[in-house]
Amino acid sequence: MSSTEIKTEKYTSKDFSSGQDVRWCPGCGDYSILAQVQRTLPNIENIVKEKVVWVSGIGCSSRFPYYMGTYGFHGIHGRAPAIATGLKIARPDLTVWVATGDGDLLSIGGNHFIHACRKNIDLKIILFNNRIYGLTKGQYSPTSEKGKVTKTSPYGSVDYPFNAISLALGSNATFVARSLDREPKHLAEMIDRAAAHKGLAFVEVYQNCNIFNDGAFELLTEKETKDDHVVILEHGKPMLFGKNKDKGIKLDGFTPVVVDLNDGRHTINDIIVHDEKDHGMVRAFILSHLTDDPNLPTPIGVFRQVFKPTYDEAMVEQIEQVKKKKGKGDLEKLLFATNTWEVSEN
Ligand SMILES: Cc1ncc(C[n+]2csc(CCOP(=O)(O)OP(=O)(O)O)c2C)c(N)n1
Ligand code: SF4
Repeated sequence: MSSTEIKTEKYTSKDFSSGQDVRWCPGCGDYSILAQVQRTLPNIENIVKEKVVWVSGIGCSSRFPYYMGTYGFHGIHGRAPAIATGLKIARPDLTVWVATGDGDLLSIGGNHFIHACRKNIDLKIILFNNRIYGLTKGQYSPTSEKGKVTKTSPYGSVDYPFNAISLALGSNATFVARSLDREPKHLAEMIDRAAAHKGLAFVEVYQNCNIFNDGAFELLTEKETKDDHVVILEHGKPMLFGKNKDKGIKLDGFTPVVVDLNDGRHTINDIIVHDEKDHGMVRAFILSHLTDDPNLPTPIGVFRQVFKPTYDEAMVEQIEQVKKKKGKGDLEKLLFATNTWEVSEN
């Protein structure tokens, strides 16, 4: 096949690999995310890899586009959503993905992130959340827990961390999900669902930086503890967890509490039934805050998936309408339409 021909037969994960040496530390959770993305993309209906672009900022996770056999853009720190927005608006036919870290997206890039969510731009944003700055060698990040001892917080961080899921929900993102680097099947499912969503899809992945923050998500990933610390969100199903699925989440007013189905006082009817299609935000917010309470399990899965028109579609439509009314624009005419003046050298 010549380099300009577009492949039409079924892709494999190899087609989505650039073949470059991957330069993450051995054992880094980033490898798992890369593998699941490369495994999932070939299964997406009608995908043409020449129309896929991965955009990133700066960080270990932001090396992602180098390893993908697609187009890519390694941008500047925090600006991936802004670059991706420009690209999607100029080329609505492209599928635009963003790979980003917690420092990149939520600290220096926080502004761009919330506006991309608010506008519902058709981007897929994958947040590699290791709760640390990996590339710059272990400073605390906007998701590091209060009290975290790092090189920049030797006596413990006094900051309150961002809850990335709450932030995305509060910014009105239409698809909000979370997964774990150590749950490959679940992670692949979340990537697949993000790809299928029309509008801004945000997937937070808890990712282990085994060099600077090893074990940050251990309770959620280790065989002995994960059943009691993770609740899997499934649309239309009660929120049960535990090895025997005999614990559940009940709402006491607006407060979520854990109940034991063997205590003789509770039944399955007391347990919250997850509704990812709920346009109201209250329940999704309650779920997003489970993570902040050590007595409650951490939800993984889709918190919210709703549909509304995207910014890129609305913009293309508006341009077409204005063209019909006023004809095709002329840039030179536009620039000289009002008063112009010359600035002299003196
Ligand atoms: C304008 C600017 N400020 C600061 C930096 C330094 N810097 C590079 S990466 C980074 C944070 C990386 O952490 P994160 O986004 O969490 O990604 P990770 O490396 O953990 O994947 C920082 C502060 C930079 N490159 N540019
Ligand atoms: S420093 Fe951490 S996040 Fe960066 S490549 Fe190494 S293990 Fe991964």
